[in-house]
Amino acid sequence: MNIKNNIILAMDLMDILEAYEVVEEISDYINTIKIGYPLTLAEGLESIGIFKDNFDFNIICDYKVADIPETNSKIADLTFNAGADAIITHGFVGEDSVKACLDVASDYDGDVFLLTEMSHSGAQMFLQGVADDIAKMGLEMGIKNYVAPSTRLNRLSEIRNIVGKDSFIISPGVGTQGGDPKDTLEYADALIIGRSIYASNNPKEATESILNSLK
Ligand code: FNU
Repeated sequence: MNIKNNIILAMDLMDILEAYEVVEEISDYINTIKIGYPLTLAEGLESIGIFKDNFDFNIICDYKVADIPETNSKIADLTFNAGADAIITHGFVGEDSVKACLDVASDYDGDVFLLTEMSHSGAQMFLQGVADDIAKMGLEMGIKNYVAPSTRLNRLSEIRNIVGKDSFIISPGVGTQGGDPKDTLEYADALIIGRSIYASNNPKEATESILNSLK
């Protein structure tokens, strides 16, 4: 995926008009947004089409799909059918569930991002213990796109080692959760940034300041 300035906006505002305003303000700097449950449950799957049609952005749907294969297929089908370019899928549910998402994605020429370890501290309780195996599974399945945390650079670096330089890693946890943009890009291909931009008083200046910090 070609991600302008290596920044993905995590759009977790729950009002489509407010979300639209923020995106419009920074649309010179980004071409990719991530939509998750907050906006989708508040405003519907149509939110995807609104950003696709008006900005022609890449849309990554952060639905952390984690069900049995048959249900994963339904979720992925609805998501790509609504105009998404990619979907984020949990890895801990195992190969068959992940494959169900990959199969649907390939019908739509879309991408799957495999979630390895999460960025919050609770991820250390259970998920961290299996994150390397999830990354190895992804590699064996031929998956090219991964999600790994910017809040623990040692773990991000380890996951990069496992998936290799040819894989594409996007990394959440930058800014509000404590991750540093520049350091994260040592290991990741793109940053997922939400509140530091959309909750700032001036999203455009906040984006410019992040871009300056990357120089
Ligand atoms: P911000 N997100 C995350 N950690 O934060 N998808 C993960 O491990 C993960 C995610 C999402 O903190 C989170 O749901 F897999 O405001 C939110 O949409 O910058 C975004 O990344 C981070 O938002």
